[in-house]
Amino acid sequence: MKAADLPLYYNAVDILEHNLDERPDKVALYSLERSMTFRQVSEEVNQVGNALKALGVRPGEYVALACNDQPEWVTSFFGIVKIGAIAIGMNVMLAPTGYEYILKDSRARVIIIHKDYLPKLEEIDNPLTDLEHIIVIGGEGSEGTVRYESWIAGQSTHLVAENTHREDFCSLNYSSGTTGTPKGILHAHKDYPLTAQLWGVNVLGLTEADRTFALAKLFFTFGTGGNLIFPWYVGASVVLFSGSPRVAENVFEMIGRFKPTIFYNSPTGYAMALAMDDLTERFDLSSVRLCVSAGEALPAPIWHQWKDRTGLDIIDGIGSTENFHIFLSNRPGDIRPGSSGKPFEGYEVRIVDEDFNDVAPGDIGNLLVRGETAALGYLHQYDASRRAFRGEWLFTGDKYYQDEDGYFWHAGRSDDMLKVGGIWVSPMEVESALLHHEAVLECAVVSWKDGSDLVKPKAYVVLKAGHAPSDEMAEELITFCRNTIADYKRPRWVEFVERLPKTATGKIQRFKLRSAAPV
Ligand code: 3UK
Repeated sequence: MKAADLPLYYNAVDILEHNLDERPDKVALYSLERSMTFRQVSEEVNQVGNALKALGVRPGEYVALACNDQPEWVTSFFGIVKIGAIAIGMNVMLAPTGYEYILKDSRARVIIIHKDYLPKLEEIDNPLTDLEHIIVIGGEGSEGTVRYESWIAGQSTHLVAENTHREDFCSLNYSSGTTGTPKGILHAHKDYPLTAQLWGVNVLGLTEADRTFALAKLFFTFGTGGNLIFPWYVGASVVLFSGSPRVAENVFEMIGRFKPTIFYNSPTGYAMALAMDDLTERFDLSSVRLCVSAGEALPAPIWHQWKDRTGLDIIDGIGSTENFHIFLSNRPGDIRPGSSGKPFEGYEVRIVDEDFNDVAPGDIGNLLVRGETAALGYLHQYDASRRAFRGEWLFTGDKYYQDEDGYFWHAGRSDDMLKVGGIWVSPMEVESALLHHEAVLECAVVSWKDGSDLVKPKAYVVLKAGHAPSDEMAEELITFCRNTIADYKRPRWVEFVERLPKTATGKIQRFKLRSAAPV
């Protein structure tokens, strides 16, 4: 399928609404909060769309959405998309400064936010001059906010979709950058059915009989695609989980209860599950037919352990927010554990040297990808855009090599970024947290592989005079980070050194310190 196969005027709400003719009373969405049929979802989507219009939201305007995976995320998302506005699926785990950056960068006038995340808005020091309306999900908010239920109450359940061009934008996601500045990535209506067909149907083989469940959150395009867009594109149902994915027990209880057939997770998530000795005795995984992994490389040992313990195959594929979803993938019946599989129809990839010449098979180089679902650039970031979007080819920042059978193998990043549990960590953010500690003179944070071959942050630290290296000092620094930055970003190891490797101009050469680095 090509973008040109879609109608010129196309609204991605079709991914929900084609089900109204074909299966209106099928349960579209299961969750701990409530289950909803396609018809019920659609009616609430129309109410949200009408409520947004009543606030004066026009096509092309941004509307922020900060909520856990629950029915209101979905109804809000499609309500925004249906009126031709652009949904910002916000990473709810961001610090208040992250919320501030996104709201200012997008100039969103409306935010639909879960009550749990209101304190993040309240902690922002500077005024958010563009933000006019705060709609609160999950309870009563503070003064000046409107509760979601009362906001949509009384709104009509009928709404005609905005006649959007297939290349109008409908979503904005922010991905982390090396400097810590988030990169806004816009996707068009066309990218939704395209990725659904190219990977969801053609590679994964989703059908109407499936029921998906993901630990990747809906604000992450891995989750949006895998656990909402692709299943609804084929008329399958989704299972949403609003709880924390870190409590593995709760996750596996969801599987026993809602019986999904497809399970999406990150490699770290699979490793956490395997750490439960009684996983398969305690939980009923019998409904699952296929598992998917993305976000970071899935080491072969984890693939094999999962297969031994559960009998299930994991499909590992590399995707990116820039491409919306997976563009290089293993496929059912054709899996090489540890690799990212092979290219599939819709995307071409190349592995090139620093001069953009193709490397010899087996050699490591930079991965480029070409496909019709690539974004056009980063919002408000000309330089970063020019470096990544090179004409038709996208510079992924990933190092890759191809084996003699044509499978592609991830070999680290060409920048200093780390993927920890599938989530970006900028070394500079961890370093600046460490530098706030009175004993730290200098430091460098790099990727390091743990016992399962998964990447975690490691800190090299030069102490100030008067402070001596010790195990206690290492523990103290790790605890210090835990208290100031997100838990998953903390260094797992601290090594004390006399000095850090630097260039002649004094720039720290992190690549010389990392274990996961390609040569
Ligand atoms: C890394 C992988 C090895 C790689 C994503 C599936 O991760 C997603 O998007 P992001 O924008 O990050 C993209 C970067 O993450 N990566 C992702 N998957 C793999 N590395 N093996 C993998 N299987 O560095 C890539 O450039 O956060 C993944 C679907 C949608 C997504 N947005």
